[in-house]
Amino acid sequence: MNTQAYDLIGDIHGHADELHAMLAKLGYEKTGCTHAHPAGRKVVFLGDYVDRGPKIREVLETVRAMVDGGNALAILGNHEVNAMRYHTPGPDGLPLRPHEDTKTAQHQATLNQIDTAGIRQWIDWLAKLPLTLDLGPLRAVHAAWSDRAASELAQAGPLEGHTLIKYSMPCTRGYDTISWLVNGPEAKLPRGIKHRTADGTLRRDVRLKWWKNLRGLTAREAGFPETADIPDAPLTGVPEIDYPAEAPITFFGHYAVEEDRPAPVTPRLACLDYGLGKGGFLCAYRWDGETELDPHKFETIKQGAK
Ligand SMILES: [Mn+2]
Repeated sequence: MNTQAYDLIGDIHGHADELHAMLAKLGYEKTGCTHAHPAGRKVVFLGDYVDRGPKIREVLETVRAMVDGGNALAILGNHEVNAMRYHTPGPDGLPLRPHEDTKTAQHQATLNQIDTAGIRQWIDWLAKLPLTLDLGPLRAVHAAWSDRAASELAQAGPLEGHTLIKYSMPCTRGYDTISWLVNGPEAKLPRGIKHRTADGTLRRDVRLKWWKNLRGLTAREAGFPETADIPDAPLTGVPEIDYPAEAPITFFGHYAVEEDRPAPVTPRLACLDYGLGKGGFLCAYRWDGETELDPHKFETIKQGAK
């Protein structure tokens, strides 16, 4: 088959040692300052390079060298979009992402490891990356695919200047469009009911199976990842889903799935975020042109592996 082969890699969050171990496992070789595959395979990185882990700069350097050298494609995650907003003033002169304690805490590891001028330079490069990739038989998005959101953001161009501002004003259609792609849709549990998420926080919001018709489903049935901690309660604010069942293979990250081994979500959908940085593992998938996912083609690297 003449299709370009890709290796998709989920959320890295500053874990450069695990990333380099994964690249070696997938057969990429360090050549000069980049990693390349002898058979011409390319990596697709699914976003969330920054925050949390101990070697954020090294992760960014590896991803950038591979993208600039033509050995990888990369999309943005919510942590990159958040960083752009955190470091960019809006029309009122205040940061597009307020410097509140919880928002600063999410970004703290990056702030500790790279100075502001350095972060600025990284953001200028990250802004050139797309939010989605449509490679025909294969698509990639950080959290949730939507044809409308993907084509709108692809046409909008780089997320910088007026474009970043336009898509960062809370409670606007632009903000919601980007949120669908990098955060995924959510709905709310009844007032007073909360569930505990993977990182231990109590939340009223539930992340959703954005590929399913969710009408009439309870939070337990509609929530993703599926955990026993989500109560069997009704949801409010469930969005209308129009994800076609015949859509091509789509890879995403973001959801920090707590399972011991990776598996497809459906025959053509795979989440490659298994919570590296939260005690989980780095996950990849070797794609060779197949139109349905093969459960044997996932690869993992445990946290702490070198
Ligand atoms: Mn994410």
